[in-house]
Amino acid sequence: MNENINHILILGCGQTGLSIGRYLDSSIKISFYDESEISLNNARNLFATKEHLYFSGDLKEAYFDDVDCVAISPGVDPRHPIINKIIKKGVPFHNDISLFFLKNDLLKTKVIGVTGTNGKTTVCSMIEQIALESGLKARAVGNIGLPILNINQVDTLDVLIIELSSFQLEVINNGKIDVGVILNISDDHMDRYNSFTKYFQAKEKLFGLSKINIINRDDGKLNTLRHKATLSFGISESNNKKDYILTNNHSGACIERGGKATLELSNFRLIGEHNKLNIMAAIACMQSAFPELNEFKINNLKGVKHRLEWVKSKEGVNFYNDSKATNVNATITALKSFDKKNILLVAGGDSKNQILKPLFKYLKQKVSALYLIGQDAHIFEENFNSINSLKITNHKRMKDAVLSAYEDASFGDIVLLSPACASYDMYKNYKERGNEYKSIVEKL
Ligand code: UMA
Repeated sequence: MNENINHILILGCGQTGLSIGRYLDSSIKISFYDESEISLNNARNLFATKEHLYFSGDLKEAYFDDVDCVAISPGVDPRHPIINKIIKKGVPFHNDISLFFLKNDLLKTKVIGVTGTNGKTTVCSMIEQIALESGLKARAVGNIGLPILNINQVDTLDVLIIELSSFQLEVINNGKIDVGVILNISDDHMDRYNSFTKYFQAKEKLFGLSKINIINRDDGKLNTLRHKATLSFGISESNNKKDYILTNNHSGACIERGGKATLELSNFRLIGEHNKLNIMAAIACMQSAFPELNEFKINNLKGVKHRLEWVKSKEGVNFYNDSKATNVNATITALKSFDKKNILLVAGGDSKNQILKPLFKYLKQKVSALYLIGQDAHIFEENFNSINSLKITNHKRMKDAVLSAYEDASFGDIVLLSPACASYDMYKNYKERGNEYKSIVEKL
């Protein structure tokens, strides 16, 4: 470790906190904090042989005594008054990713950083799959669900792809990122950020860390970052030869750059216009990291679990799992992906203080019935009960919502779980929510 750390306090003992504990040199004294005694016990059990300190309950200033570094998990808000006070004292704060970069300079491995409100996991997974198909050694880590410190021998990889959430970016001030891409930005995590500007600033940090910056030029909210971008991707016209554009030629949709076809999309199987933007972003990242590559194979490209994942067809009704849609924009994207008007939508959960109104137009256009679950079901009802064509019902359990949707559905309809909300009021995470939905659907 380049920084002289003798005693570190790890805040949060989820996946990230535990990965940090495992990664640190055995000579370093560790204090673990988690507000939940249950999570703290995971750390106790894992590090039972070491004489570490363990704290739970409310965070206290005393836990920081004698600590010369703090490692913070993404779920822990750095604006907590005590954390804020410690930051002001000048104690260094890190997360798993910045700790990783303290030790690894990755001279031979290309690093691609991906952020945005929606599509991050899909794009990371696309880049990983394209790289592997091109014969490169590749791994996608970070917010995608695999903490960066959990992988070994990173410097033997040709490319490391890091999915970066705003929670992670706001803590990182060091690192070698060759290519950074911001896919889009819209309201999210407004329960954590005081304003959209603060959220934007966290995402923007990626461009300060990467050498080549790529932006979605179709997202108006990213306009103020255009001058920092090396190149862009999008559907709209561009005069810059470096930019990627989506065109239609004799054989269908095609990604072009500088007037030349980079990739024909005739074999591209993922549904929705947004996925064409996603593949464009992935290709732009790969070509920026490996300019010598100009042929890409996408025949076997798979979608991401819980992201517009087709589950099954029963009596002509198609069931999709989009549990990863934890915000309004992700659900709008899902609704836009289907041509049909007859979607039966399962939604709701923890709405994170988001403004739900942008969904109105799409519910009116595409959705015939809304099956609500979770703590904020009433907020959905208040926002959308004026849509006459929309049947709205409330359900205590996912099972009741899915069974009702199935009962109401007719041949050709789509039953879609796309909650527009976080899952934490009912589930451990969006994966647990999606898995429950899938297991109910499988049994129909
Ligand atoms: N905790 C506290 N105090 C708090 C908040 C949390 O003690 O104020 C404790 C909890 O009791 C729990 C632990 O912290 O025991 C959880 O830590 P965490 O929330 O940081 O979760 P991890 O398990 O470390 O998972 C994190 C990311 N979680 C969040 O950002 C909330 C995972 O992203 C990520 O996959 C993982 O690191 C690996 O990098 C999830 C996510 O929801 C999927 N991300 C958000 C999103 O995509 O919208 C940003």
